[in-house]
Amino acid sequence: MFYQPELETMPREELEKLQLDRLKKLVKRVYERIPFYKESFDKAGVKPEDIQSLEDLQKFPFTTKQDLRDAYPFKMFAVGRDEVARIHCSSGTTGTATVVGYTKNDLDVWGDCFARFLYAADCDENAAIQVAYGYGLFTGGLGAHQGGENAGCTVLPMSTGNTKRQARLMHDFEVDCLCCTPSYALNIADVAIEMGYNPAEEFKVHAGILGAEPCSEAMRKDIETKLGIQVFDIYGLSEVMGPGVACECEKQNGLHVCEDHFLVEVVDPRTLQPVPDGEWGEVVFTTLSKECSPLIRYRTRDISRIITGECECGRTFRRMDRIAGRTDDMMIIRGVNVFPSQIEEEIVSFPEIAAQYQIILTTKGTLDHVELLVETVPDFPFDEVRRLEQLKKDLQKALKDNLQVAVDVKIVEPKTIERSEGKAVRIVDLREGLH
Ligand code: DLL
Repeated sequence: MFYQPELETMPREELEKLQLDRLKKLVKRVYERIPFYKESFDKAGVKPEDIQSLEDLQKFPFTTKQDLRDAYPFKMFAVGRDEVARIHCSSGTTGTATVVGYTKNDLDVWGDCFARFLYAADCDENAAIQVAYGYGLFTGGLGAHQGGENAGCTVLPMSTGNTKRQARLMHDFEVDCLCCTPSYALNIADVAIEMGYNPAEEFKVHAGILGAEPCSEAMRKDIETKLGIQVFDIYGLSEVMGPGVACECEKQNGLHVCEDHFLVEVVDPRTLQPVPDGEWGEVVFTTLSKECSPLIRYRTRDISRIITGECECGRTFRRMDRIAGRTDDMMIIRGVNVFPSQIEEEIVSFPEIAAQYQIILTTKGTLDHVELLVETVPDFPFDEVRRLEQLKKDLQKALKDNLQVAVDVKIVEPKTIERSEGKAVRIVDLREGLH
């Protein structure tokens, strides 16, 4: 089902014309209104008139998270205070917060982008959606909320927490679609089961629009089976626009980028040169229609690739693959590059182990030491020491054989690792000299 069929299935040629038209206006607008861009374009020797084709964008400089931090709080705004309808910002736990503003139009576009994927998940005005992303400066809650309102759904603004109540209301209010992080969806499913429900049979819920963090295929299957739903992986980031920049359709084969509003590029993070479609690299976005906080070539640090070919669903927007990791999440363990998602893939291939883990990085002598905390599933006989030892050895061997990393595995009892209500904390970095 399409929410805006004329846009979502627009012939490529027409779409590219629309993109170029918007790009020309955008580049001119940021040059005139945001001193940062005037300076950065001048320094690179480019002018707004240099945009004659979509490829011409490659001559323009990138924007980084640091640029946004330097502009704190409002120096990247292209409109006056009277036009700013809402402000979101990143938590700023690792530096100054990045502040992003939205005009009324920006909020409407955002709501429409999210609504497209509610429709893809078969949710229209007859559907009830439960928003269990955090509300507040984080974009998850209000982004999904606005999406639900634009799609005409009945919106249940739960925010995070009070997990038993989440399960009860999902059942009692006959919710059709759950919107939260994958780790919280799994948490809600487990709590519902503990409460004596069989959600897959007894709950009406049929879809989950889950994002804001990586989720392995096995974890996704676990959520789908426990809740009896289809999971749609949704992507977004505060700097560009919260959830809805890209999302899977019912075919679950890549995330359609809302290309009428965002130009996507994939570049080699070292050379910053574009990589051919199909190759992995860092995803870069240019916002084509944002009024308050437009961005030119924003480096996301997220790693993905363009999936080539047409999607069977009929949408013409190109797809990006599910996020493989972040350039800054990459751990270099004794010279070997590893992403948490690769470790997760290994963990979830063991049915005795739950899809919960934490990676603890410390320093031993001059070397990095990696401890991996995992839990057994509830019906594993935890007191059978030999089985436990064997399981530990097998997991350590799998990590060594497949990822070439020596990891100290520690298996703990079910429900020891703290459950997430938002983004799960997978890495605890206690290495010396980093903080
Ligand atoms: O996480 C926006 C969002 C809210 C997206 C709800 C989806 C659903 P930030 O807090 O700024 O914004 O974090 C953005 O989260 O750069 C990715 O590294 C990661 N991320 C977001 N979506 C996904 C996803 C929101 N589907 C950062 N898969 C991004 C993997 C994701 N990682």
